[in-house]
Amino acid sequence: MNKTQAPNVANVADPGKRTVYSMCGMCAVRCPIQVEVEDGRVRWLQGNENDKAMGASLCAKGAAGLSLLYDDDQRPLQPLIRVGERGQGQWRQASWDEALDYVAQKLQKVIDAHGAKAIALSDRGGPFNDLTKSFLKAIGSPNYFNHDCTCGRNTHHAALSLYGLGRKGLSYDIKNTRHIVLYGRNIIESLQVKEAKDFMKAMAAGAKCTYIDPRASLTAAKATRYWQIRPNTDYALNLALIHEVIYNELYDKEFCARWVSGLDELKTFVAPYTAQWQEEHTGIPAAEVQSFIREIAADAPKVMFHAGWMTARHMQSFYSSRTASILNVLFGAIETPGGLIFAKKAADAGRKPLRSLGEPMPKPVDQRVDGCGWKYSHFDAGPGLLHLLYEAMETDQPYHVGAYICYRHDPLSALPDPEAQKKALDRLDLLVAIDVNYSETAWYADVILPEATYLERANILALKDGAKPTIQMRDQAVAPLHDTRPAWWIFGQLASRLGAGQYFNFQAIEDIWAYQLEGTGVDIAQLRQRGVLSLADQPIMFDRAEGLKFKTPSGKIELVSSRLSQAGIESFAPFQPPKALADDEFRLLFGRSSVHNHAHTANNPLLHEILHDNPIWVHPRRAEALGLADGDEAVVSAPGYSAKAKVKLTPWIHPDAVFLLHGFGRTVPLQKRAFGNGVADQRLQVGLLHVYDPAGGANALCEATVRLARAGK
Ligand SMILES: Nc1nc2c(c(=O)[nH]1)N[C@H]1C(S)=C(S)[C@@H](COP(=O)(O)OP(=O)(O)OC[C@H]3O[C@@H](n4cnc5c(=O)[nH]c(N)nc54)[C@H](O)[C@@H]3O)O[C@H]1N2
Ligand SMILES: Nc1nc2c(c(=O)[nH]1)N[C@H]1C(S)=C(S)[C@@H](COP(=O)(O)OP(=O)(O)OC[C@H]3O[C@@H](n4cnc5c(=O)[nH]c(N)nc54)[C@H](O)[C@@H]3O)O[C@H]1N2
Ligand code: SF4
Ligand SMILES: [Mo]
Repeated sequence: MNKTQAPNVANVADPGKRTVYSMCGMCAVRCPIQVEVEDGRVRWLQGNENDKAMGASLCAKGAAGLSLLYDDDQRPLQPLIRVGERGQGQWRQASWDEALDYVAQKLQKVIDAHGAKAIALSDRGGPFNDLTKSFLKAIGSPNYFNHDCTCGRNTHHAALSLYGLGRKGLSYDIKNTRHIVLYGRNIIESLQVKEAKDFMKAMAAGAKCTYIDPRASLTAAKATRYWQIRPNTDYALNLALIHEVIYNELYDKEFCARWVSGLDELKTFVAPYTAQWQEEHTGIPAAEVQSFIREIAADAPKVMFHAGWMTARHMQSFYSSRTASILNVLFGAIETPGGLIFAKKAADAGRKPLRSLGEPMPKPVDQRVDGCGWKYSHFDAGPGLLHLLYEAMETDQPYHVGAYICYRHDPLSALPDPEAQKKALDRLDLLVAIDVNYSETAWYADVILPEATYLERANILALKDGAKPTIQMRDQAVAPLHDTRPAWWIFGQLASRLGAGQYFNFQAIEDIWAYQLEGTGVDIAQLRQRGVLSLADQPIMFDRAEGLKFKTPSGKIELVSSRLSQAGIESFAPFQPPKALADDEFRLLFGRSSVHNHAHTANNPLLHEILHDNPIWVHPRRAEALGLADGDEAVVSAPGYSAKAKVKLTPWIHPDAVFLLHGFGRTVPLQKRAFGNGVADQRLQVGLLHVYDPAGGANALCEATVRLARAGK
């Protein structure tokens, strides 16, 4: 690839009107969209109507994409190299050549001293990660990470231990369900457009919803039953539900006999965990638990226990998630309409998948620095566990890490305790952020490489597994307004500067697409006409009697997991009640608003106008005892950190807990709208960077407790 040449943008220069099929980039769901362009400007955004489930709909964030592109000059507009101390915000503008040369020289120095394994990268996972994984593979590093240790890893590892499939191996057929049980899965606000629409359709068709959460989100308002469970006791509830199912013989005997192992062990284990027993832990009346489970049994198998991504993130969330999945299994809600459906791969449709960029590259020889897949055999090696990368950065064990690239990921917002993180980051020779915003991490980095926004660039193609596996395209709608570049170009440029250019010999995105599509029977023109293309005409269903493809050693659903046993981990652990709280102490819970995405839309002009603060939810009984009234300013503190927050009094939060929306309290001065508004929940998670459940691996973010007092006291 030519060193100085910007990527080919010929297709976006046309005058006149055109429709570009693409993928939204305002959150990581990446819905299929339709972009109306006139005279080189985006005029209109909507959902891609070629995708039936999506239709023309967009959520508020998706619709605010135009203001990311046009109204927002508070984002990096050209490469920046740090000149002052880390985090002080002193930068010099650089050309792409200068910035890329600078990064490549520093990376080369790290490689020369410690080997390529000393370079780590994290991204936001998802359908484009073939690019980042292949970049690392090309230069010889095994250390690819994503965000998932703070998101779905417990659920993922729970699914692996039962089915041998990851968390995306089975998908929820929500629109055909009769009863959906949601554990803090705030499906209406923490939304994916298609899923939210399916949920509303199912509810309109008479389905029931049981919503379980210590705080009532908008989803609670839509539900037919709401349980304000005591935080961190879902596992107790699930053990009692399983007890009720097994001892009352409500389970699907035929399905369990054919596909399930370990039922006798489970039966013995849950013997003491009765509906009465759970009541004192969860606060949910035993009689309600008993009538609920009979209601479910009547609707089975069109039922689903949706553990979401995280079942919140407490020390026992792995077991909460695992037992929610076990309830699906007991009711036989697998590969049946209205239950969980195997996500089919291209091969299941008799087709070839997209060709990986990494295919011609040799596998890196070194072991992962986080121990996933070898030291910790029950943790999926794929994207590893990012908090264990931090441990390695701090200790140089099992080896030294010298450089870290954050691509579309903001760990200083997304992992707990940014001040503890900074101490680890300070040991690096190089920290690079590739972002469209001044994220907290970008502000702390040595170099910011600004990516063009999703409307100004194309990505590599994505293949989404599902009942109908589908290829999706993010195409470029308009030319970049500023000196920003697409990721495929940035990584190609870095690879060639590091002597691996032969693997990224692409001049234009179409060259990459053509490579990816080889042998699939699909061509670029077809994709450009629709944006989405299914590899199967009809939804594929496996034969439930003989054709289910569990990837466990036994080929069955393993209630007693061989994967866990091998690692010395219990498949069923005794319930641990949460620790008692002091009079002014609360569990700190967090979640999302429907109009923001994590921390990266806080500064978006339109979305900021709708919501720019995050008052702290407090139960009136606890507030009264502390002398706090609605609208008061309170000091919320954790050891070594405190902040002021406005009090929102509401009975819709469990008295043991307070609640904050995530994504506020931004500290980057150039994000002028969002700067300083509200409270950053991750800053209150002091000391939690390395707190995680050894069975599930995910950060136990919800183990944070805070103290509350009236401001001025
Ligand atoms: N608008 C919008 N949509 C999004 C996102 C976004 O940022 N904005 N992010 C996307 C991502 S990455 C994700 S992972 C999903 C997250 O989707 P969800 O997991 O559905 O969403 P959250 O809003 O984080 O809600 C977490 C809920 O868990 C509850 N909770 C806390 N502790 C417990 C507990 O012990 N038990 C139970 N049962 N509940 C508990 C909290 O009170 C909170 O309401 O949303 C996705 N969709
Ligand atoms: N305290 C606390 N911690 C949390 C959570 C919480 O609720 N509270 N939620 C957790 C969850 S579920 C998740 S998934 C993670 C999410 O954590 P992250 O993945 O870090 O969050 P995002 O805000 O989605 O995006 C990360 C970065 O991507 C950048 N970005 C957005 N679009 C683009 C693009 O097109 N190109 C590039 N290069 N960059 C882009 C954004 O500006 C942002 O800086 O956080 C987790 N951590
Ligand atoms: S959920 Fe909203 S913001 Fe996220 S990709 Fe879909 S339309 Fe865009
Ligand atoms: Mo997430």
